Amino acid sequence: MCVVLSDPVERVHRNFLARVEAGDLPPARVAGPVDDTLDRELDGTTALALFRAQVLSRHLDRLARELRAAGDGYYTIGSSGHEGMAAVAAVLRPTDPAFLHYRDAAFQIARSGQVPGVDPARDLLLSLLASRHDPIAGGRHKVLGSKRLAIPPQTSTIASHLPKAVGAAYSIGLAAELGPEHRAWPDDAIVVASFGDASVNHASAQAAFNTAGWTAYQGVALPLLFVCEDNGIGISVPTPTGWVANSMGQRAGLRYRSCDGLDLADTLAVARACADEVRRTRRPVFLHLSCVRLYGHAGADVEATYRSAGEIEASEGDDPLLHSARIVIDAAGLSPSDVVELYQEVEGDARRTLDAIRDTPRLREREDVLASLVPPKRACRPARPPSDDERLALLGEGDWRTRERPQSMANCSTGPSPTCWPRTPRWSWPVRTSGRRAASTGSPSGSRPGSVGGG
Ligand SMILES: Cc1ncc(C[n+]2csc(CCOP(=O)(O)OP(=O)(O)O)c2C)c(N)n1
Ligand SMILES: [Mg+2]
Repeated sequence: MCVVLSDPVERVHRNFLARVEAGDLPPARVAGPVDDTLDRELDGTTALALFRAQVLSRHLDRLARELRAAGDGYYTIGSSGHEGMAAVAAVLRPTDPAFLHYRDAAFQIARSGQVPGVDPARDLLLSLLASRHDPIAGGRHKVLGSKRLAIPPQTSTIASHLPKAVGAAYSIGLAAELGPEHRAWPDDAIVVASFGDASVNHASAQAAFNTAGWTAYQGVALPLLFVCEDNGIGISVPTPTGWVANSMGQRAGLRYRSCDGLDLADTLAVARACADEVRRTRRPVFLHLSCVRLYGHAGADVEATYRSAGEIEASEGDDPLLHSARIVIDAAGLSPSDVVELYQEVEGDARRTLDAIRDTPRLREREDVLASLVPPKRACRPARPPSDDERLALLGEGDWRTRERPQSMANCSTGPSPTCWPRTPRWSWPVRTSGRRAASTGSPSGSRPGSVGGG
């Protein structure tokens, strides 16, 4: 059964209702090699909680399009098709920093369920409305993020958050050594960074994978879970079949695993194995999660101009919510009409939340925008300042005389100069090896700092 309509949002919505009511649900599919050692048993309570998160994410996408059409909202890049990320959130802790892809509303909603008092529908709707009360961007932009949920907001500049995630993962070990006063995450936290399949090719992503692998290869802690949400396309450009698996499957220092992001049970089992491994070994893992993209790239995108009707229909036929409906009927003993009721109840709640905040104040003046941009000053003491004597001994008299004066970077590239950083530094930053501090070598020509063998 398939509903034919020109508006993809309405079509996917009606298809969901019609197919659930008719019991016409897609069969479980097998994407890639299956690890039989993992337990894929899904209990009813977990299945229902994840399904609810997925359904709310879906309705927020629908509301975003409605708000745009009414001139009350501006952002329409959605999460539909990527709702399997709810299961990734479920295997992590709400104190694990999450650098998220812009399609990860389901992740944020599922994580909200792990922290009492967070209302994800309200927070995300305030962001869609560009409300001054939007808790994460103060009304400047629709963005995922939450300080309470350890989700730093990201821009939509693809892959730009991956180097930051590498730094954050490295900093967890470093913070345990240096104890900065603004330390935010537990010593055993892991970082998660998610992104799309096309983003894998960006230089920033490649730099992040290489840095993570290179770091782990020499035994330095880098507790980072990469999650590639592979919907097979980047705006209108298809990703070649097998590209992500073949280009990322064999990288030094980076373990690769894959899961079916349409299937909650498979995603939960594989993501749990990945998260546990990262937490235990403090080494990075690359999780390749297959999914679909529904409704095109964004509201203004007419997908039919670059994808065939058959391709679009195939993606819609694999709507993750239909797969989840099959799973909750099996795992939680729901009937098809219970599923429809739940779907409509979540929609009703979201609409009521929206009605209550629709008249929220927006940022109207330039000054309002600027005022919300400048963060309060934060006092930080330097982590490990060298003493004047150490500095003098290390860098010499020339540096001492010129340290207060502005210098051209060109000085440093034209050859050794007493005013420049020595080409061969005689010290190294402290590094961690599997939770223990490695001694500073004092010389880069000596043994590698923190090295405990290959990755
Ligand atoms: C640095 C940068 N270049 C280009 C863009 C424009 N852009 C936005 S989304 C996108 C494709 C992303 O595709 P993918 O990573 O597969 O994510 P998806 O949208 O499919 O989930 C591009 C090129 C951007 N946002 N940032
Ligand atoms: Mg993509």
